[in-house]
Amino acid sequence: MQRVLVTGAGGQIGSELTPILRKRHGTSGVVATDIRRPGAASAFADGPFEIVDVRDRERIRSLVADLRIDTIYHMAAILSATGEANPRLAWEVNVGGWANVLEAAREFSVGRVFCPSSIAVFGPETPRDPAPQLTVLRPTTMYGLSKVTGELVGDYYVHRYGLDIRGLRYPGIISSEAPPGGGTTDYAVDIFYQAIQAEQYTCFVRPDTVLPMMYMPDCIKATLALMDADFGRLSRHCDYNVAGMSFSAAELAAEIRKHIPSFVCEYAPDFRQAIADSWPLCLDDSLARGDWDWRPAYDLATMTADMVRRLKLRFGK
Ligand code: NAD
Ligand code: AKB
Repeated sequence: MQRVLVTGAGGQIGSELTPILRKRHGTSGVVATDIRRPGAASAFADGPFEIVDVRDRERIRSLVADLRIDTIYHMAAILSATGEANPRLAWEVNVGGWANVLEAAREFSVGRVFCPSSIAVFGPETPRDPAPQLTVLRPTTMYGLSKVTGELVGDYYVHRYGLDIRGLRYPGIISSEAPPGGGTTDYAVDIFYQAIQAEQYTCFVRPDTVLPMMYMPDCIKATLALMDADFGRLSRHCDYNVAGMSFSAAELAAEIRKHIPSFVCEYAPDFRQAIADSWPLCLDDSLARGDWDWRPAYDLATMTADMVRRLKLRFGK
């Protein structure tokens, strides 16, 4: 039986990924960890959980050794907006935490490790439409530069120590279960909650702001497809571009209005506008498509219809 460790399991992605990993590997085979304990209603409250701060190297070491972990999904991170409020914390968690996970993986010969990267690796000097796979990586946020560092050090461990480490540059992830954790693309989730509960939303980016986005089912699908792919087919390791959809904030509001005609969206850009402006409009993901058969299932219309349906059910609307 595989022994799987998930860091940051309580976050937007981890809280949906962990139950799916438990269906695949068995509930007791997947150890969820975070700095916060999940509530009793959490989707992964049914299995093993440990409080783990990824900055604690000894804690990671002993957990990987004692539980004989052979696969790690390293989801713990500080995202872009929170990272700009506290750049040092972002560096310590995103780079220091990742270094601790890599060292434990090396020392105890962990078979496979997943670590997400982000569209935040790109910066204003990157071609924006689309951002190529191999291109200029000069981000302007601490989050972005921690993710570039993470990609490079992950690739180093593949080539230097022969580890099997895999990573995707996720676009902004849209989902209906757990709230997003302090990023710039959070507006594309918040807008649904406000549209359904209040029929009004004040968006923190301009209406013409276009960003790459992806619906959670595609995020999980891409993650598992990359982790299942034959190592020999992979031409990249820690930095695959993956695309889902791209739209402007105004296009998203218009799509939501097809389901909630009275919805009103206003715009009051804040410091996150500059972060959004430094990221690309869309990604060239042809290597992911060729190497491990990546195809997204959701576009703006199908994602919006599903989000509205789920949240209306949740809020009894
Ligand atoms: P999130 O902020 O929702 O969750 C991150 C989790 O990490 C939280 O539960 C938090 O409690 C935990 N955490 C924070 N500091 C920690 C520490 N010191 N030790 C242990 N845990 C700690 O983030 P997410 O959206 O679930 O993102 C997961 C991964 O995907 C991250 O690497 C993120 O950079 C990446 N990513 C996410 C998106 C997105 O839109 N959600 C886009 C691109 C990349
Ligand atoms: C953020 O906005 O910080 C994240 C990301 C795109 O990495 N959602």
